[in-house]
Amino acid sequence: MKRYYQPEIETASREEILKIQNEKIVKQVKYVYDNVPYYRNLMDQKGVSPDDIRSVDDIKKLPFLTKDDLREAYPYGLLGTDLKNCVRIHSTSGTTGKRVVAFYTQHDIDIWEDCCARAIVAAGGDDEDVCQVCYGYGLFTGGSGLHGGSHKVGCLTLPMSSGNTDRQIQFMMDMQATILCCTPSYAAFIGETLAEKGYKPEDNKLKAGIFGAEPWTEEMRAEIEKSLGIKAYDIYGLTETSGPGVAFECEAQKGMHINEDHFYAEVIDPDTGEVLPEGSKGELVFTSLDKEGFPLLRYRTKDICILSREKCSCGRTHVKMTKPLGRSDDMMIIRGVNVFPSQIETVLLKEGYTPNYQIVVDRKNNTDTFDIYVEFPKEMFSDKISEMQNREQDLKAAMRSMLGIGPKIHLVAPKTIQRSEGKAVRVIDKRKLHD
Ligand code: DLL
Repeated sequence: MKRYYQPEIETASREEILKIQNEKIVKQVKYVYDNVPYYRNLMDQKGVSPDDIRSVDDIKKLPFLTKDDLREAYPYGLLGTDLKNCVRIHSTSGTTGKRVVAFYTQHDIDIWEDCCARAIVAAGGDDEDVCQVCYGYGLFTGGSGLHGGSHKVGCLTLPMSSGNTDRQIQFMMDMQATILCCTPSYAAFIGETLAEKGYKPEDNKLKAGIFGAEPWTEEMRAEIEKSLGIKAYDIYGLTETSGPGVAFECEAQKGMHINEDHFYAEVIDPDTGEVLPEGSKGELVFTSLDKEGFPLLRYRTKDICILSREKCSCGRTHVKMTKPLGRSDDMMIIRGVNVFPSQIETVLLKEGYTPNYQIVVDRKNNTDTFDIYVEFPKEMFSDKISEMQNREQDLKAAMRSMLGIGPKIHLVAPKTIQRSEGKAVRVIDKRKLHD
């Protein structure tokens, strides 16, 4: 039996979806123009007025919005309504004062949780399930999003947040969790830890996992499915658009359905901004269709993917996106946390180091390793090992406070990091994250 959380909309015909989108886009653009001066300016500069937008076909007339715009408008510049109408914020990690902060009204939270509920039901969830949420709770959207979705579906929700694997396993076993929500690398780690503790895949009651927030491959899916004895489903989203649940995988496990009644997706050429036809690989751009707190028109995600309208065996009609196939900027996702090399450089300079550094990321035993090699300035040198170790610890703490995760710091002698004649090679990412 096929199951949907909101069957009418999830299986609506193409015409019905377009009708909904066309009605919503007219309202959303007017709403943004009337309430968000920052974006009104961009529209005025481009000579576009709300009257020019009569259907989603007209979206291409609108200016793009980028992460830089979000930073420039920080904190309230893109707010779509009075703060008193907002009930929550979430945020990405980021250079202090330049984080992306998203605002939610209760209506926004409701929509977001519906999207996550769709993902849980698509993974086979219902009110008899026990849903263990071990995405981080707090400013990160993963925990709250899946938590809200799990409530909507009526699952017994285990609000575990991330970390403390022994406790995760204890609750998983004692509460007989049936659905696991976390990053794929953490799922793989839980699988390994279970095996180390002598559990076999059939010893747990899990049947499905909803994993996202970072890139993962089909090989990793196979490994997680085997070690936990489950079906592993992908889920995609970003703080700017609300969080997880913008798109989710169904039983076909072949691409993620975008919740098209709430988000309009385009794929563009990242260099020219030209909208590409279906089936082309390019940068994903989202337009929210009914958000209040933080509405976004033509937001460039920097995620590279391909859209497809091929008929899906699950019966859902919403367009599908491939897993993100890469990024059009230098953002890395390390242990589920978004990290920009520029943030690392900011900390190094603030702490008195030179900008001669190299970031090495790898994945060992399904966990990301994160090392920073940095030259210490001559005057910092000490022949006491403990003093140098203290400096490494201090720098690690400063990095942790900026990034949310602590890299292993290696202080190396001046002039030992290879100089480049062209663009400096700052990042060596040895992980094979894309198929
Ligand atoms: O990662 C939201 C999320 C939470 C998604 C839990 C799924 C599950 P941000 O921290 O703002 O939000 O990071 C957004 O993460 O632009 C992608 O580059 C990447 N990303 C998110 N989901 C996936 C996925 C959350 N399934 C950025 N596969 C996005 C690959 C993903 N990359």
